[in-house]
Amino acid sequence: INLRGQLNTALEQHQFVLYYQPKVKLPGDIIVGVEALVRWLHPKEGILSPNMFIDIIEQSMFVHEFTRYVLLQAIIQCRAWLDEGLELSIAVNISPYNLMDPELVSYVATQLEHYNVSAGLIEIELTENASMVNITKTQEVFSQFRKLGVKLSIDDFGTGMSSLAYIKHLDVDYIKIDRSFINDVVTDKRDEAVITSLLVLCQKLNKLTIAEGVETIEQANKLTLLGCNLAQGYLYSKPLPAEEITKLLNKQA
Ligand code: G
Ligand code: G
Ligand code: NA
Ligand code: MN
Repeated sequence: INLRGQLNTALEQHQFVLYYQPKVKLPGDIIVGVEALVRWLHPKEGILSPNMFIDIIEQSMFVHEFTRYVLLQAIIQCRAWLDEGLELSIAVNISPYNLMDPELVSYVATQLEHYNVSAGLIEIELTENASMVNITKTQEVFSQFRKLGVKLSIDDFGTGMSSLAYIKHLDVDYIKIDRSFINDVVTDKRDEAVITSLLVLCQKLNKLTIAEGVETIEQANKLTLLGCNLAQGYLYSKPLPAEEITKLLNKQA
């Protein structure tokens, strides 16, 4: 199938839909935010996961339009939840290419104002590797977002090549520790050692930590013990459509 040729139609026909995966505060399981994870509701192929099309979008002329679309949907959802009395942050993933979109920050500012959503409810996630591509550009765009009040996260932390050399140069609120370190944190002393030192580093740099891919209560307990601030993973919930998240939130309220 030629997904590349269908991007324009997909955007026009709103075939890209956001699913949301909860983030909880440790200890416990209170949902404090969600990460938006896009799905392509393809008319012929069914629900496509981002691994099947993000690369194609990043190589297309739609890369900026797509990310703005995702950000807009997130802001609209944030407003919808606020109207239901639910205040939770929404994190959106951006591509390194989006750092070259000269209108990205002002677009977000305009939409936040239009929907009367406070900037602090929106988070931008950029992977560690993406942030290293052009560290000066990353710093520049991050500082513009920061001025606006938008929160910033480094995603998949620990998988990049230069974590320790560059982390101090990035002014971010959250560090998301990659799932590959979480898997065996309970059973493998080496993984525990790596996580422990990553958490200490983040604490010393004044960054909040989010563990990704938490699947068992044992992992959550261990991460809590080690001082991790937030967790995300199948233990709490897989990514779900907004209505399902609303049900979860109403249950916990
Ligand atoms: O849950 P999942 O299969 O949805 O996500 C797969 C990957 O796709 C993750 O690495 C995630 O960061 C990425 N991804 C999900 N949604 C978006 C998006 O809106 N923009 C970008 N750039 N990446 C996304
Ligand atoms: O943005 P990021 O690369 O972190 O994307 C998260 C990816 O991890 C998505 O594909 C999401 O569906 C997946 N995921 C989320 N929670 C879990 C989990 O607990 N276990 C596993 N194996 N994958 C997860
Ligand atoms: Na992410
Ligand atoms: Mn990640």
